[in-house]
Amino acid sequence: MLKRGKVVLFYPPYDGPPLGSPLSLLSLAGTLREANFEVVLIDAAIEPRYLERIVEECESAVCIGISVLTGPMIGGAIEAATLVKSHAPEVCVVFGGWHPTLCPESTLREPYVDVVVRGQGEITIVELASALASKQPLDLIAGISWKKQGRLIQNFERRVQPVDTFAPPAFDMTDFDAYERVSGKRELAYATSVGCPYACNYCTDMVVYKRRFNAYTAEHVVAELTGLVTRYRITHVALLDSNFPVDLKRAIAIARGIRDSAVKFSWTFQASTDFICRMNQEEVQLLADSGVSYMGFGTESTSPLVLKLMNKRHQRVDEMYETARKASLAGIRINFNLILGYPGETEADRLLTFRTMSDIGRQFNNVRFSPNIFTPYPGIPIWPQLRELGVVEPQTLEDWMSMPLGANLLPWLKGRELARLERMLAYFLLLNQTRRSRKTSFAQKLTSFLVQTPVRWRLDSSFFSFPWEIWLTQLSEQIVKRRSLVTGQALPAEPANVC
Ligand code: B12
Ligand code: SF4
Repeated sequence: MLKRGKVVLFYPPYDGPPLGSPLSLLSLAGTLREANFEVVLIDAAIEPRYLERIVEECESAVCIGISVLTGPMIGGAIEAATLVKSHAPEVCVVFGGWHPTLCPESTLREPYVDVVVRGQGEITIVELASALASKQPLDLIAGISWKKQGRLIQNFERRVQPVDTFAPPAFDMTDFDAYERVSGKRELAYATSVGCPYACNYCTDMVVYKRRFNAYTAEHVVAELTGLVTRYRITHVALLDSNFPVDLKRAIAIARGIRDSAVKFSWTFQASTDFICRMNQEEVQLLADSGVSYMGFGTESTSPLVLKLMNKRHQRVDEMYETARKASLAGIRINFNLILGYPGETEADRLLTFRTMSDIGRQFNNVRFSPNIFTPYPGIPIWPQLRELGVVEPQTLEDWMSMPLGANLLPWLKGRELARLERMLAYFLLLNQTRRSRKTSFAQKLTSFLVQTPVRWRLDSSFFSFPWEIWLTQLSEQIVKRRSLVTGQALPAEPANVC
């Protein structure tokens, strides 16, 4: 059948090893193909010639859709959009994904962006491509912001749609061999749900998905996942859900379905600890038996005051211990994310977090930590308070691109205060690392033996001057920081910034 037009979808380059094919664009490709559009997907992670390919493919395209997250990925999106504007100005440039959704106006203000798609894109991109292909007006397409004779127009919002009403993501468009060549893994990025019922005020999930958990049935997930794993010889599945076990019965049914199938693979997910605590030990064991090898948790702090400031009332310290215990018994690795420097946090709160987390790490060998200094991403509900506290909000798309991810931008965390926090952090990481790393050389074993007691004392007494233990450790090994909750991967080793 004659196609209605071609849509090019582009995923710009990002830091770190590729996490499989971008599910955002596979989801758009699924509904576009169902509506009889030809789709070309270009992921910079596996396509070194991505700029040339974009120029070639855009020659005959209706539009190019670019997926954008806050940070350096914006740079690749700008490069591609500018190139399209110079080579094929008639092709409509569409930005979508988390950053444009949270900052539609500043994104659309740029001359190389024609349309911003806000929120879920599956239906919006089909309506948009159809209107562009048949030269119809864009006024009635819900969920877009666009330019009409130079004016910025914000069309009405599109309601969040149940995920099981969409055509399935176009997994068949993924070149799994190419991802394996660059990452060394045969991995599938997959989502069983979107949305989280909680409202942590540093997170934008509720801004986009309105606190509604919206999921596929367990039967659908088991059938699709086991089918994909078999067809593409996948060895690992990374679930991208914001909070996978929200519907406990469904989560357990998924684990049971995978365990009882003849298909074997490892899988990982992110969750809040309260849901794991609501499972009994047999159910957590079922997760492990079905292949769960890792779970990531945004625990963030153990200070009740800070958890309250974060609007994280569902997150209790006893449940962090309980989660670690249950996962440990089942043999599942876990990672606790920590946020430091939150507005209102005192040094006493920080020390409490480091001490409690160190205690959890001492009791349970399966736990790792990812401490981060609080980064104010766009659209987070706590922005009004941050502005009052003097945090300067980036105003343009390029300002958000240059925002150094992981670096400190907080006016209340400067000079000596920041240096002290960084030193505490280095001691915390050192304590947890020396406790469990498999020492290879005699020097490493000796260093580890020599530093453990004084480092524990430092965290207990909050005395951080003259950090000889850190200097000594740096002679024999590096302090490892961990990446996102999705994989718990270690970041490339870098020296701790403590001196
Ligand atoms: C997977 C993931 C990644 C992967 C993505 C690569 C890959 N191959 O999948 C990688 C590792 C790159 C990543 C990195 C980061 N991530 Co991330 N990531 C996610 C995660 C877990 C899943 C995203 C996903 O694929 N969802 C499933 C798909 C179907 O949904 P979707 O992406 O939202 O796409 C839909 C819509 O957004 C829209 N859409 C998306 N793109 C486009 C494009 C067009 C043209 C259109 C029309 C529509 C559209 O339609 C899609 C279908 O409905 C989300 C959390 C979550 N649960 O969503 C965080 C999340 C998106 N990441 C986040 C953050 C903070 C980061 C980092 C900044 C972390 C860090 N400190 O390093 C970096 C930024 C990287 C950079 N700038 O270079 C934040 C959002 C930040 C932001 N404002 O952009 C999120 C929401 C986590 C959170 N709750 O805070 N991430
Ligand atoms: S529990 Fe996690 S996903 Fe849910 S609102 Fe809080 S930080 Fe966001």
